[in-house]
This record gives sequence, structure tokens and C-alpha cells, in this order.
Amino acid sequence: MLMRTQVGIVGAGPAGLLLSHLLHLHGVESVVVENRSRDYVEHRVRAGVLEQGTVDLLNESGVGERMQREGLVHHGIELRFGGRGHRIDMTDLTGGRSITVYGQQEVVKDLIRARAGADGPIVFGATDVAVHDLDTAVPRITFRNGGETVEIKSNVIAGCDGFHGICRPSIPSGVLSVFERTYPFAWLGILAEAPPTHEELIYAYHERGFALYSMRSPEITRLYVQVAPEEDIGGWPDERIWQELHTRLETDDGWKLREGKIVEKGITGMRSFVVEPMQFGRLFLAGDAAHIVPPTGAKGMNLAVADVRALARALTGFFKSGKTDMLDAYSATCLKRIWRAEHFSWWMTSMLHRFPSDDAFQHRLQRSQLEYVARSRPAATSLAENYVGLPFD
Ligand code: FAS
Ligand code: PHB
Repeated sequence: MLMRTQVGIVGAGPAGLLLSHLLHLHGVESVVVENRSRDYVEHRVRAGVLEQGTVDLLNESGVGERMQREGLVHHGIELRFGGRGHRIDMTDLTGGRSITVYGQQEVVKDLIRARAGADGPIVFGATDVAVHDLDTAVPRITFRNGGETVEIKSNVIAGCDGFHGICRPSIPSGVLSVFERTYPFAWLGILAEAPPTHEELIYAYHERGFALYSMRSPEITRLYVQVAPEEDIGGWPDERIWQELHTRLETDDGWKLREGKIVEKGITGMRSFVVEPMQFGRLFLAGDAAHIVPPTGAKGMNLAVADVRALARALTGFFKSGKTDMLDAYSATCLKRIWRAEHFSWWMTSMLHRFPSDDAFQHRLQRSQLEYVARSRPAATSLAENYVGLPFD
């Protein structure tokens, strides 16, 4: 079967879905091709924190109604070390900006519903997805669906298929420069049916390792502990997870973490990764297909949003007036923000995690850095403005 569209999009994660939605708002057609089922993508638990810019964009583009109703607006975070908590008042430090805690899977559901409402074609369960003729004016996506081979001819392809997708590897060798760092630890994350006992996120530095206290709703807590990179989730029964969380999050004033039924658990590796450029011919990479950050700075999904905001603007200019200047500058435009977020995510990770190779000197440096951020307004402002998200332009 042959399909034609203006923009073929591979991947129905936040990047692909938001790009399709933004293009639709500007009268540009697209088709999204996703290899997983709709149910799978709508229930894949990942990010939880939306930057101010992401929240504003979702509201401005008409898909923020449920986020406004169910999202949790937060004005600060807590750094916890040495048995004490230190609140960073981000809204005060950034002149009114804040974050919203709203699960990535909820954003995905809202975007799929918006696309379905506009009859935006999303193909779920596609197999053997491949991209072709990227350096021509008619790049193609082929895949199998329902026992049929399908070909999509388009003017542009957006590679929004994540770190393990097929688009980035389809770029000929020698074109891309790869910048990468892997970390000697991973995050074990759980979702627990336990009402949060703290109203904001807590980032804890502890001699046994990092811990993060987050949430999804007034009923669901989201928690993470730093573990060794090769850990197997089978070696982490619930009791062991709770024990580590209590130890790493406890404070001298007796703050207590409430336990509950663990409904989801998993281990995520930690890496920093960027490819330059983010484009080849008529293929444009966006989101995790082009870059990965350690989740300590809560930047992953927000960077994907910033990429597709820039790509949607560039494609609209291309299709509406034939201009290619914003498309030609797409990589450079995105990489400024990407490298700022890469640095911030590396900085938060380096400050808050115990590295196996570190010595007592390094531990003192980390404590000194944490104490400085906790007491210095300029230092706290630097953390706050990066965490809530720098203005897009
Ligand atoms: P995604 O990976 O979300 O979406 C890519 C889509 O492409 C997926 O639906 C995939 O099924 C599809 N796809 C892949 N290959 C395909 C193919 N061959 N054909 C068709 N479709 C294909 N970020 C945070 O900020 N905080 C967190 O706590 C956090 N936790 C994470 C935990 C995990 C396990 C992972 C992997 C990532 C986490 N991230 C987190 C980062 C994450 O939120 C990403 O930044 C975000 O999903 C990026 O969105 P996309 O670029 O759309 O990529
Ligand atoms: C989450 O709630 O999943 C979350 C919050 C902050 C992070 C990472 C993950 O830095």
C-alpha cells in the first residue's frame, strides 16, 4: 500500500506525537509510525517533571487541559544531605517560573487523544520499519502492518524513535560525531501506592548512594535509588528497596517515608549522549534519537519538547514559504539548549551520586558544593533557572 504525506514521523513518544500535533496546528500533514501498541506507549512509565516551557507549550497548543487539572505545580525542590533538608525556592529565584509533576505517559495519552480527535494518522504495531532515500527530495518510510507492506512517500522524515530506534543508525557512517559518557551506576525506580509524605521532590546525597523522592499524584509516590550499573531487579525484593530508601532519605528531625504496594519497578542505565549534527538530507532527529541525559536534572522529555518546537517552526516555514533557513539551522538551534541541559544533568549527577572510584577528598568536595548551593542565592539561582527550564529563545 502507498501513502503520501508531507512529514513522515517515526516514533509515537513525546517527540513524535507533539511534532505531529504542532504541525497539524500549522496545516502541515504528517503520519506517525510506531512499532509498539497504543496500550504499551500509553502505559510506559518514564519521566515525571515538566519544565515551565513545556507546560506553556502544551497549554498554548491546546493539549494542557488535563495537565492543568491533574498535574502538580511545584515551586521548589529539596536537597537533602547530612541528615537535613535544604529547600531551593525555585519560583522566588526565577521570578515566578515553576515545574509541573505530570507523568510522561499522561502527556502521551493527551497527545494521542488530540491526534485521534483531528484524524491524525498514527500507525501502531508497525514492524520492519525502515527509512530510505534520505538524501533525496522524496524520502520514504517502509513497514509491515496487518500482513501488508506499506510505503510512505514524504518530503521530510522526522526521526523521533528514541535511543534504540532505526533512524539515527540509518545515517551513513562518517556523517555523525558522537559524544558520550556512561556512568558507573544506574537508577532503580519504583511506583508505590503510597500517599506522598512531602509536597515537593527531594534529591538526597547519602554515603550509601543517591535517592530521589518524587510523586505522580496524591496517591502515588515515585522513588529512585542509585544502584550498581549491572544490578538485576530480581536481587531487589520490596523490603530491600524500602530499607535503602528509608536509610538514604531519613533526616535528623525524624521525617518518615510512607511505604505502600509497589506497582512498578525497573532499572535504568545512566548515560550522557549527543550526536552532531541532528540531521542528514531530509531526515531530522529529535528527542532521545539524538541525545540522552542522566535523569537527575529531569531534562530528557523536556529536551525532546524543545527539539520538536524548533523543528515544527522550521518545517512550517519550509512548507508554507519554501524557506530552508530554519531547517538548515535546526541542529545548531537545538544543540545550544541540548549542551546546556547535558552540562546541568552531568553537574546534578556528579554532585549527588557516590562514584565507586571516588575518595574521601571527592566526598568533601561534593558536600562543599551542596552546602554552597544550599546557602548561596546566586548558586541556588543557577540550579533553579536550569531546573525550571531556561526560556526557549
Ligand atoms: P521515546 O523513547 O520516548 O519515544 C520513542 C518512540 O519510538 C517509542 O514509542 C518507541 O516505541 C518508538 N520506536 C522505537 N523504535 C522504533 C521503530 N523502529 N519504529 C517505530 N517506532 C519505534 N526523562 C526524565 O526527564 N525523567 C525520567 O525520570 C526519565 N526516566 C526514564 C526511564 C527510562 C527507562 C528511559 C528509557 C528514559 C527515561 N527518561 C526520563 C527519558 C525519557 O523520558 C525520554 O527523554 C523521552 O521519552 C524522550 O522522548 P522521545 O524522544 O519521544 O523518545
Ligand atoms: C520522576 O518523577 O520520575 C523524576 C523526577 C525528577 C527527576 C527524574 C525523575 O530528576
